[in-house]
Amino acid sequence: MNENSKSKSTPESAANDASSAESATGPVVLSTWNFGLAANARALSLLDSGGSALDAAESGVMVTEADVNEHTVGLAGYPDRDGFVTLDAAIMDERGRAGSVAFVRGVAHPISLARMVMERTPHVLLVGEGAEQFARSQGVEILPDALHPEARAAWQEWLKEKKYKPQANRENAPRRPADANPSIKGGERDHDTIAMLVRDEQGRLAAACTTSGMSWKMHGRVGDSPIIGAGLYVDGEVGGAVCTGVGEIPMRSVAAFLIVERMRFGASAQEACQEAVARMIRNTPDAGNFQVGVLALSRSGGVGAYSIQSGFTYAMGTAEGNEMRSAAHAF
Ligand code: SD4
Repeated sequence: MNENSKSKSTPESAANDASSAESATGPVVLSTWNFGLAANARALSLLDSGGSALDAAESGVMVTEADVNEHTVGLAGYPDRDGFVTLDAAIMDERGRAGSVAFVRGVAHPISLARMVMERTPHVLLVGEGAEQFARSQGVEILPDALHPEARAAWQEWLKEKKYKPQANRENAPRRPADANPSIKGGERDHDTIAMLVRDEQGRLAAACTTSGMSWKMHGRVGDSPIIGAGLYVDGEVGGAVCTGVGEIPMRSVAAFLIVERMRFGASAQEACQEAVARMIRNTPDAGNFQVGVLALSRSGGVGAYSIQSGFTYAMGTAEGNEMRSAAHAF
């Protein structure tokens, strides 16, 4: 596929193209997947009461981290193959400040810990025990490892076959095993990140990502979400971008940075997203088996959304409302 090619012109993708080539004036919040609506609502209310883009991004994704019915973000997430929930998160603002944590356990709000790394240390990324030690030093409680009962049940189901085979569009699966279609086994619902982009009234930008990563991942595996430039990137002169999906794919193409750089050199937010997805497909021989979705927000309010395959949804919130959209897609 040519990097400059547009989405295939099926009626569905054409309609989606129209909806995703939007732009917004004033404050805007974009976030990934259906759980983005509730996260956006919190971010919008923060913006409404005069909060900064950074405050809104942090508070917005905290809603998803705290939702015990979400098993791909926060401590209720599905574990790695050894039964441990390990969390990744990152935050970045328009001044180029960034903080992230990876492979942390027992932290209810890794996004806030990432912000502490950004604001209170000379570093960008802290991992594992070191991140937990830093958390304690900041008065953040480290909770004991304890799987959510539904996460435990899904892991036990997974242990029967122990197959690591990421499924595209986990979000299309029922949220809870109790709602599940019997044909969908626990082991097949395996990833989703809440990733958010915010522009506030003053035009300041911020991005945040937080996830329990790929379910059934190897112990110690870190995805794209806490890697600045891969899972998220912001440049105050240009805009920001975030990714979701199988993290190894955006990591190999440094996708969020690529999107922002394409916008810097004149691409619209939508074109930049499409070019980054094309690059990821080029770099991934079996890309059709996986899902990656990207969102972009230019400094002037241009919105972009695109994914490898159908099914990527995102929430867009402005002063006019907060609604779900479907992204256009390459396959
Ligand atoms: C990861 N990108 O750890 C995350 C998972 C995710 O939609 O976003 N899934 O690879």
